[in-house]
Amino acid sequence: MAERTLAIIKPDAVAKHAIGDITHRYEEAGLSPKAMRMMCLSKTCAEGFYAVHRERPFFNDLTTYMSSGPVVVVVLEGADAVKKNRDLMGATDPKNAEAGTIRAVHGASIEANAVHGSDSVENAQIEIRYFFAESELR
Ligand code: IDP
Ligand code: MG
Repeated sequence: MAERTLAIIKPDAVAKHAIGDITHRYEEAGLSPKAMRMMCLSKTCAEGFYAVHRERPFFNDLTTYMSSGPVVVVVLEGADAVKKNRDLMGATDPKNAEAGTIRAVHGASIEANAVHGSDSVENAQIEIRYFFAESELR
């Protein structure tokens, strides 16, 4: 099976009507959407998803922000999917993101930075399982 990663189009990007541009970038890069869901995360759901960051000073703000409006959760598949998506995203802080990357173009701040992407194959598997049942993926 080709490599998979989990992407989330965050509330700021959904609100500014960037869903189409961002999903187009995934497809243009050869990353195939395998499952996609638009949904509002509860605060508890966002806290579970970002549990690795629970000791960080921005955890409460981050999870409040992630539950502030609808997001689009996407499973992407393709060769080198994790790294390819991280390259498309750009650096965490849009100010430091390479020109033309999703975060450089659409990110508003280090917190409201348009997209999430898994940072390793292992974490991708955990994150995909957090949102999608095995039966939703083929
Ligand atoms: P990543 O999304 O580039 O992998 P992480 O360090 O995993 O970055 O942080 C997760 C998310 O937490 C970021 O995408 C961003 O929304 C938020 N975040 C990271 N660092 C800060 C910060 O210093 N202040 C506020 N929010 C932050
Ligand atoms: Mg991360």
